[in-house]
Amino acid sequence: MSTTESCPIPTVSPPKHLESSIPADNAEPVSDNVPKYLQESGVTEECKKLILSLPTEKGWVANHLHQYQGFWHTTRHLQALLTCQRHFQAEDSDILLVTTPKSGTTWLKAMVFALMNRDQYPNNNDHHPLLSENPHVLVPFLELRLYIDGQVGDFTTFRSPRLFGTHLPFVSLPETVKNSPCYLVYLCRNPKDTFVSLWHFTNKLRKKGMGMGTNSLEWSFDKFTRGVSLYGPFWDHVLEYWKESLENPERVLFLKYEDMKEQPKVQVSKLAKFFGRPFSLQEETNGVVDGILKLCSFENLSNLEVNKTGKLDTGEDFNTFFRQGEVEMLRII
Ligand code: PAP
Repeated sequence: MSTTESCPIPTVSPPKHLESSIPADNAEPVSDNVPKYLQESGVTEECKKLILSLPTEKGWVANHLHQYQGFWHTTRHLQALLTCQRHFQAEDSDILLVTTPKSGTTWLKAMVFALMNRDQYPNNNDHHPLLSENPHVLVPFLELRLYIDGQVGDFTTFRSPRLFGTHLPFVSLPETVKNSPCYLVYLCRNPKDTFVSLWHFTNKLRKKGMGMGTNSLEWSFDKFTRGVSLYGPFWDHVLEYWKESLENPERVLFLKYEDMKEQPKVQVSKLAKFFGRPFSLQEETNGVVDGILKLCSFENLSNLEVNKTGKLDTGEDFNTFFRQGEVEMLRII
């Protein structure tokens, strides 16, 4: 049994996973002059060769998108996906939070982090990590953080159960995840709001990335509906996990952003139960559930100093992950 498995109480995974990372697969070093999310140079010969055999289209932010295992990835993310598939060793107690981009990833990460660490960090604690760190730092993405830019993340500082985020489609999950009983939580959002959110997000990244122009709504809509967007096609991504949740309900929990907005208490309780850590009557009476919801609310998180001014070490400002946080699916753009 590893040391991480022997710790019964889930505790915070320290945020500095990349500091002791080691280079993977002889990837080329990337330049610091342009934001990392625009770079395409840090790929291995193996990845370059693979790309030559893949359908490729113009990207939304970085120059290219490549279709691999049926889904579209930037060059940099494709390299990270391959590294992640090759190196990640799942543990049975792992929790993977899965989304397509802009489906409420940040919110889900905050909620599950608060939920799983509620004994160590009660809501009324002024030093709760969510008050000083962005959810993407506390719950890092597998492929977008721990295996990005030629790194293999250091997992020695994680405590069990380890919390990760991922946008990987089910088909591309590392085999060790598919073969383990670890938990998968999938958060789906209606495609209209997901698309609008993605359109704003990618244009913000373009603006910051060397003053690139705005992608028009028409151009982006055409791409999105053809499936050529980050981790698209949207419906294929959703349906793979939907099917898995029907076949393995004890392992895959399928949630909807709209339900979380409408009945947050019901959904967070469902999450707690799914992880085998239901709220006790005493916790409910003491306002633990309400406290978690308040802590993780759009209003609270988006107004924290860290989320107004900080950024990921991959270049994205934290404030780009908070825009409106509403269900707008029936409104015209
Ligand atoms: P990611 O997939 O790139 O990590 P993600 O967090 O899924 O991004 O998307 C951000 C969306 O979630 C934004 O939606 P919008 O553009 O329609 O406004 C963002 O506002 C929303 N969001 C972020 N935090 C919360 C929250 N605490 N509650 C509700 N929505 C949120």
